[in-house]
Amino acid sequence: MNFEQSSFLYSANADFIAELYRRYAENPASVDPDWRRFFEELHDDGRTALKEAQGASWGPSKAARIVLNGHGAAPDSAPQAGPSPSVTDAANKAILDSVRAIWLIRVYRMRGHLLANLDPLGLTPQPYYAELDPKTYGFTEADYNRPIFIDGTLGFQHATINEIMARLSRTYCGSVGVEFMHIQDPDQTDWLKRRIEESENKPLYDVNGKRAILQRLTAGEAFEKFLATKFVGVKRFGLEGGEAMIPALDAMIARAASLGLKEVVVGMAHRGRLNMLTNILSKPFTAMFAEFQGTSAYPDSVQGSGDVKYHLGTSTDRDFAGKLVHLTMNANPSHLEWVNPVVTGRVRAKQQQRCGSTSITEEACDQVMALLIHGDAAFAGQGVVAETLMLSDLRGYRTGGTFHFVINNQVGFTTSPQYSRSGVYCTDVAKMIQAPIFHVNGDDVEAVVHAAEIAAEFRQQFHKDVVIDMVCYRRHGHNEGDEPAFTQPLMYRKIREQPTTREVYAKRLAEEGSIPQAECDKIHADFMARLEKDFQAASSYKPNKADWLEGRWQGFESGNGNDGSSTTGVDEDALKKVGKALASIPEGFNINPKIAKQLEAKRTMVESGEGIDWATAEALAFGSLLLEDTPVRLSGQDSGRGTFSQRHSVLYDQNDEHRFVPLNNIAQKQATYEVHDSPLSEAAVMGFDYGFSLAEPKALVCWEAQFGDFANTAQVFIDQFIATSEAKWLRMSGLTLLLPHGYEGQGPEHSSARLERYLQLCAEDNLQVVNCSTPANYFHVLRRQMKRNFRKPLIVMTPKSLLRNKLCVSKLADMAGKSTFLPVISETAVNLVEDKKVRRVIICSGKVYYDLATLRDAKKITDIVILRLEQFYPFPAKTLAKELGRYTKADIVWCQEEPQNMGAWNFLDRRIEAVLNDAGHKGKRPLYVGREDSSSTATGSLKRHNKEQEALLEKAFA
Ligand SMILES: Cc1ncc(C[n+]2csc(CCOP(=O)(O)OP(=O)(O)O)c2C)c(N)n1
Ligand SMILES: [Mg+2]
Repeated sequence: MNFEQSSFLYSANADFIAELYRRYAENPASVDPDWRRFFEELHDDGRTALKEAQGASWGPSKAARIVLNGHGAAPDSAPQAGPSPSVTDAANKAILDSVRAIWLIRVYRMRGHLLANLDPLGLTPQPYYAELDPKTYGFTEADYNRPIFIDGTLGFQHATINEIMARLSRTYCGSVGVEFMHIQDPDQTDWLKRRIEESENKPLYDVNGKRAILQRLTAGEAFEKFLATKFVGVKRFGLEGGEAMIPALDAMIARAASLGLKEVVVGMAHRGRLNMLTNILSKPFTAMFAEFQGTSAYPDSVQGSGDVKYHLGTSTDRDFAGKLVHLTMNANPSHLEWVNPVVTGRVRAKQQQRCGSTSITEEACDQVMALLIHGDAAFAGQGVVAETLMLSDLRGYRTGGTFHFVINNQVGFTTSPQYSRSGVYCTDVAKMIQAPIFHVNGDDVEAVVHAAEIAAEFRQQFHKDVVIDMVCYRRHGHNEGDEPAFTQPLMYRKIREQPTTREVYAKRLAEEGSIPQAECDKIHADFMARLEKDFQAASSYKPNKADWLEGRWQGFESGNGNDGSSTTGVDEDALKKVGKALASIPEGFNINPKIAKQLEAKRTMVESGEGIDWATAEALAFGSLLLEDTPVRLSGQDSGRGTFSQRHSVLYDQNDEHRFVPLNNIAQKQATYEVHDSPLSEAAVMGFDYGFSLAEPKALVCWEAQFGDFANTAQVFIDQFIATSEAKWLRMSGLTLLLPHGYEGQGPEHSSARLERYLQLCAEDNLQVVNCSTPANYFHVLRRQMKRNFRKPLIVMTPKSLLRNKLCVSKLADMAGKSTFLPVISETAVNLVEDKKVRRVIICSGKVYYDLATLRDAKKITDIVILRLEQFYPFPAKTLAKELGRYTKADIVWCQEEPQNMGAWNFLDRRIEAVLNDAGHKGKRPLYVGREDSSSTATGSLKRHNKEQEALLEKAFA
């Protein structure tokens, strides 16, 4: 049971505690471990409460015999020598006071946030929380002025309940409510406690600080106001009501920069995005206004279908109090929150680049930070939020803490919080990873800035996620054309009366005598005038360059998947060197005997140059890239060993579980292979690796599904990012998806990687989709990813049974020298009739080739040719036409294992027809052989599977 969450705090009364404490004092082991911990912590907090009692005249051993009942208990009546009743009474009372007072303080640290003044609209009624009332602890008003010994807690040696309560209310129940006592690490809670309590959680800004806050707040407000007057009703998803975010994030970055931050990658959705782009990322206002006037964000020379302006990214270098920070805003689809792991993946790649290592240093964490801005409804609702949080402390995925900022405007489109989440706060999910959460009133701009600064310090100190939950409001409808009073009439009645956050602040500054109202007004007027000037300049604004091939992408070009038939063959000696490393283990390493045998088999394969299986070919592809100084990152569930126990790229000493990675021990000078057993998530992990690939075009980045079908839990990344990012946002990615696929009777979810889904997405050379039938071709297609001067996502249907199929092997020579990837593999059988007598050509792909070839041999058929289509997209029309042109007398069959409504048939039907036309087969159409239409991908019955498989193979030769 977690002490913090246990219900005893609610139910226990003071008498009960006093009795428990007596027992604890006598023998700590006699009380429940949770209580033990509680009392131990009391020792830390109010160390001498106990000590004082022990130091009393009646001595330590007797202390244990005191009966504490909370009402001035009678002393133990045992006949030993003991204190006089009056002394004991006083001691009892003092101990009880101390215990209760410290307990009260502790409960405020845990739950004081419940009484914090968070809602600028004041619409949420403040319930009564008994546990935050001193009466619950036995203190009556008569006790409020009695000094109580609390041993330095809250900075007091002695304090009255009145003093304690005043301090607690200011610290924990003001404009900031902090949740941090769920954190298990005492260093972190102590740090937060100290940082919060030392200033009573109160912002202390001098007049210059206040002016800076006002200026940034004014910029935030004026930008929206200006757009509202110039582009009436145009969608911009304004920040009005949440403008305090602008000064807060400004200050947060500045504070983090003073603690080593050099780079921030931002991910956010629609709300306030344009404001962030201009006011934080310094995108020129002229550029923004020009986009509102209809100018494309990209120069005319750049192709692509583009995206709406509130999805686009940008990047810039900005000075924060003398420190230069590089800021990047990731492009974002409409899908709320799905950008989160993309951003953290990008950050991870940048951190690895900075420290030149696959395991990131603390310094790299200091230097690069992910900043994610969320809506309240989306943060609570979208599962990818939890998945991404779960990555935050994992070996291959941690990034030293994401900074989360929630624009909690207390509504999601038209839905009120009570309908959009089950928890108390929209941020409750972040407690799962023990992140501190600062809830703050968005109309107290200094408090928001202050909270953001503390959170930044915490992130830099502990490299953990932190959350700011800025409770604010949305001044208008969801977008600028929406009427919010249809659904939230009372809220909007209140909002209409609400002065803006800037007005509230300006009034406060004037009242406290820091900045006169006239100066505040001038700051506002000056900013509006500046916007007007930029607006005038916007009509002649021309975007002069697309920023997509800069930095790490310098030297790359936009490419077409058919281009650059690169040389992917490798010098045979290099392959042998990799092969040797694969089979070598360090002296004294206790290898599992079964794996030892497999390694021996690998050694033989490579040495003989024959019979190289799938996993070995993959290792040779990876290893050869590493020797060419190209890092390889592979991430997926159980990828180190491989789902099918085929890869074993991490070996474990059988005595001490020490890990050994052969691929990292090929040569002195080589790049690093990183393989990560991912958490059991597809979405966040695929998104993360996609993000990694955006920032690191020079590494082969592979994400692997356990079975291909599971990738559909990550469909948003496939549809919204991988397939479309180049067209929408000019962002290339070389991410490779490895998707186990093949019909082997394992049921509906272990057969199909849903090839058809990927093929449906193919257009404008956006993807490469392959289903290789030989280890050598897989080897080449992996290497090809890194051998061209452009990057394209690669989707590979990977095999299962073929991993152990003795026919599915390649020669070393097929990977060496001038060998290359073959999009179509021509007939390899030598005992067939001459081409013009061939009566049928079966075109197929992947595993079914071996079933067909085996049956053809068994049937001794010599007039049917089998062609293998290894790459579906880009569709190799010319190569296929050349092959088909040899067999003009033949009919043409497309054979697949998948049902007719799935697999490649619908994609290929018309494409093959077009090729036939060009290849001397005028008027012919391919015939379909495969499973019949089916709603489910495959049968759950092995018997039925076998029957279906046999039938389709027979039909192919019928
Ligand atoms: C995954 C996803 N589902 C639904 C939507 C449609 N949608 C756009 S904004 C919005 C409300 C978002 O509310 P919140 O997260 O609180 O952000 P706010 O607009 O209030 O700032 C919805 C439902 C979407 N964009 N993405
Ligand atoms: Mg909202």
